[in-house]
Amino acid sequence: MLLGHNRKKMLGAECMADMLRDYGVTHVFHVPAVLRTTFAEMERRTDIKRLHVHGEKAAAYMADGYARASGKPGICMAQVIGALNLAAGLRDAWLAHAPVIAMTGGREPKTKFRKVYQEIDDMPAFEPVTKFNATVDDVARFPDMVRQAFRTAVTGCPGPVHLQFRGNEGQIDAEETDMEPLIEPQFAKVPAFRPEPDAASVRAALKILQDANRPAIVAGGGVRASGAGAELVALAEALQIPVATSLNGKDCIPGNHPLAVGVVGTYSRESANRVVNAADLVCFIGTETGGMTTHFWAAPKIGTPAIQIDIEPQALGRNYPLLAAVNGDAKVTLARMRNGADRNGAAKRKNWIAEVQTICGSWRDKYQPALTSDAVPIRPERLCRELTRHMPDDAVVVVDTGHAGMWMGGMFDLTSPRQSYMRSAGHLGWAFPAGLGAKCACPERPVVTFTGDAGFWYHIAEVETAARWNINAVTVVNNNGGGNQSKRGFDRVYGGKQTDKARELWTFSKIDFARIAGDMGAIGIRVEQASAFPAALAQALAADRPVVIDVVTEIEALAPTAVV
Ligand SMILES: Cc1ncc(C[n+]2csc(CCOP(=O)(O)OP(=O)(O)O)c2C)c(N)n1
Ligand SMILES: [Mg+2]
Repeated sequence: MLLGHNRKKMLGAECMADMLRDYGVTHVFHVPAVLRTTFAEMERRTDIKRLHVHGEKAAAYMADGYARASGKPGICMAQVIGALNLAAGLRDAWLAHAPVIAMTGGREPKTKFRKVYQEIDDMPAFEPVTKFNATVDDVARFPDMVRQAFRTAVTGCPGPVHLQFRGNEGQIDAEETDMEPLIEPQFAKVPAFRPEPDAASVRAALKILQDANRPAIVAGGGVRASGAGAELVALAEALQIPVATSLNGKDCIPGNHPLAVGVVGTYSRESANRVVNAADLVCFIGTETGGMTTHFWAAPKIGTPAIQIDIEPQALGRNYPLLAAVNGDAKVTLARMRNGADRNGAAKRKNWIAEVQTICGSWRDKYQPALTSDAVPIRPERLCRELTRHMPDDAVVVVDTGHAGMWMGGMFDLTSPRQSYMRSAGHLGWAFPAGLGAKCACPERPVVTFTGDAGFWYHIAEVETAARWNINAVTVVNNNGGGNQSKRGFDRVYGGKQTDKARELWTFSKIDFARIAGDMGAIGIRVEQASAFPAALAQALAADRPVVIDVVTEIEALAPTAVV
């Protein structure tokens, strides 16, 4: 079909509604009022659910969770006064490379600089958190700009996009002109393309990998975005290579796989850091090799022989000088390497694999007492172990940052390749709304979110949204009555021992979140004994309602810091 052959007179709103429907959008997360005419047309022309939520940041996080769970762009919207709140919410999607499309109202050329109510120039605020940040000033541009937004969000290394529509509420959508609401199905989902690697570069990388005596793989979010977990595991098995993951790539290999050594870096597991630091070659796949994944380039140390595979050429060698670099899609590249692999060479790594298993075993032994502790208040390690043991095998696990990221990154294991794991890229409070967005994207899968109490407070109002829209996610709150990741830092600045008054810097009132959730229309379950958690989780998963499980945990428990 040639572009422009089926143009007809239509409203911008009609065009937008048709295009979102045809791209397969099922949910839009917004705070009114923006693109009002579009919302009315969505009701007339589509089945898209229009979720009116309690804050623009939560709308962005829901869209982000939706995007990371499905690979489809998540859509969030705000009028001009809410635009910066929405931009703040794109920051995590930017860091995590999630395809989120943000739409906001913007300025009228006729009135800008005249002190219009609520108006500033919002465009610069979107610049650092988007791949593409553009204004739509003429209604005739709706089709090509919406296509550009989808195309940019899902291609290459995915990421957020912002479109600002003319009018503080984007009233340009009520204007009419000749348009064709054509969409490109290829750009409805990540990955849009699977770029083939250059064959010679694959051969060179494979030779180096096969020749290594003590290699380790570090797999990141690029492997998850490419859906390359099975190919990763197949290559690791064929060549007998241990696999560490970044926090963003945790679901690339189940934690109970014999070659899985855990999450490497800062929010990590000791065994992963030790294995990566004992390796004579590190193969990075789909990871930015950033500070978090490498514990500020201490695991592995810069200078460790390395090879790297990435879809983004600029990532290759950014932090570690490389013996070989491969530019291509992770799934295609790993399959190529697996097909070319010489399995016979794997036997020479028998001693290395035995050493790796000893390292993993000693981690298990060291943490066994905490993982099985019956202490009251509950130890977070025990909570993680119960989640490992009772997580449904097709669950989407959504995890906040801070101690939540450390506890779950280090102590929790995925036990099935069908489970997904998504984590905050650093923003406290991301997980609860992101979990709701993930449940919107995958209503048939159980969604279990893990957050601290400080993280949960941020967007607690969205319990009402979950109840109103029947978003039946399960949220587990590790409730210790404070932001206790901050404890260590305050101990330090107080010279080792805080004053009693210092605790006002990081503790809250003791709150029963189960009661609040119940009052807001969800189901609330309070757990005070570790042994009661499995039944609470089973009840929550079986409930046809959103559930908050409030777990009363030990405020003095500190997650282990990274070992190098
Ligand atoms: C937006 C944002 N602000 C501040 C922080 C710094 N921060 C990291 S963890 C944390 C406290 C976390 O408390 P909680 O969620 O209760 O988890 P806990 O450490 O108590 O287990 C804070 C304030 C952050 N990561 N993100
Ligand atoms: Mg806390």
